[in-house]
Amino acid sequence: KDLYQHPDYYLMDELLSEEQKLIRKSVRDWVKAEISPVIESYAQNAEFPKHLIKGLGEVGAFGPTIPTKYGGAGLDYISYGIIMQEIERGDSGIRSTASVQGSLVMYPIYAFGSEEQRIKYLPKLATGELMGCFGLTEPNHGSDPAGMTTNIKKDGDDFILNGAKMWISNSPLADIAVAWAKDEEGIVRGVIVERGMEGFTTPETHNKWSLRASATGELVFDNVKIPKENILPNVKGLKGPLSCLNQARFGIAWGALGAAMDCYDTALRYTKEREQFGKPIAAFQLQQKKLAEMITEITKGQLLAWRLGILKNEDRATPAQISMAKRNSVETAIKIAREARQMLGGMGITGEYPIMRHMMNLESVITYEGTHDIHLLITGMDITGENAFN
Ligand code: TGC
Ligand code: FAD
Repeated sequence: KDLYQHPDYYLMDELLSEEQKLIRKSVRDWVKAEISPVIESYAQNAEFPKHLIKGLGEVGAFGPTIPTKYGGAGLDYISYGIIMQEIERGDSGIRSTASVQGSLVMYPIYAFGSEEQRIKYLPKLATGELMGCFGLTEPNHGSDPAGMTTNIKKDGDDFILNGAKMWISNSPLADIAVAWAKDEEGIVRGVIVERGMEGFTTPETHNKWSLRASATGELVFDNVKIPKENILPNVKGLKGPLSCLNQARFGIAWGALGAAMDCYDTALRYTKEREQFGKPIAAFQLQQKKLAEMITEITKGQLLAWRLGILKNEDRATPAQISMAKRNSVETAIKIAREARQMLGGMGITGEYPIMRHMMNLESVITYEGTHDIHLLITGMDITGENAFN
């Protein structure tokens, strides 16, 4: 029996369509059947569960908003958010795989690619037959991608790509990489690099304490010959990769709340069952304070994410609004995970419960897709008009 009742303190379900609720049910059932039973062991073994790729494609996690003509699910943004929420309730690392594939690989090919590129790559990316990764961050340029040194130079009709990217989710298993590089005029361009191209390697990054069930690595480009057909023709400049980040950050705004809900749900059940001093620990004021604050923050986050989804559907969400929601949801989730872990006492540090895994995963989520502080500065700049980055 599925005892899980997602927190819905403000009757948010009334704001969802029947289709959105059906999507949630089908993804939730899939997560429960396929992710929950195996994720702890994959995380402990620092291994990506490759066998989940096909199912992720089937539940519509790869490119939910991409039109069906190109193999996407053609859904609205709230449905996309719901899918990310349910997957991240399972594990942030698996949600990362979906975010990268849908928002950071399929989206740029759809939004900035030629029709030939869309037809060649999107349907196979939607099913997971092809896996992709997104290369923006470099060893010396993380928060400040404008400083990137990866570059392409003309070589007859083609290009030669040189440079290196670091911290790239899915790089060790990806068939293609959407990488960002400066051309000879210093303008950022998008390049589709295919595994097997000479001079392209993807060394794996080991010893992570976070997102252990997600494969992370580098992208190394050593004089890689790129046919001109592999350049994304329809975008120039940093707004190319940053537009992709808007899509992925939106997904995280919903996704991180999924991790928060799982931690809250686990802590609520545990405290009702666990007895100390002759009564359930849920009967003590200090535990109730923690639970009450958790549900309050989750509810505020849900309202923010839902409203952002409406604005996205109407194409009115600004990048700064997306930053605020990403930052708020991840902070909510990481604080809830830390409190929930304590509420389980010693049991909270074990793999018997998902909380410590969520907590460690969220240390990456609060850093990637723009750090917590970078998103704060984006809000600061938006409301003051003053750039405090440099
Ligand atoms: P700035 O001068 O402000 O902007 C340059 C151009 O970009 C435009 N722009 C945006 N366009 C679309 N969406 C956005 N969010 C945009 N933000 C800016 C801007 O209008 C301008 O366009 P134009 O036409 O005038 O040239 O850029 P800046 O160099 O000052 O940097 C701004 C800053 C710091 C906010 C930005 O660079 C930033 O967001 N830094 C954080 C980097 C980041 O988030 N990296 C993420 C890497 S990918 C990743 O982490 C994947 S994790 C995957 C997973 O597993 O889920
Ligand atoms: P830095 O930019 O060096 O920042 C270090 C600290 O300085 C941070 O606290 C930051 O907030 C602060 N800081 C920086 N600039 C300022 C400023 N102006 N004012 C105040 N404080 C500042 N990238 C990709 O391109 N593709 C991926 O798929 C991808 N996946 C990732 C997966 C994982 C598990 C991780 C950990 C990262 C991933 N990243 C990916 C990279 C991620 O986006 C970067 O780590 C992130 O953008 C921060 O860059 P950095 O690590 O170089 O930190």
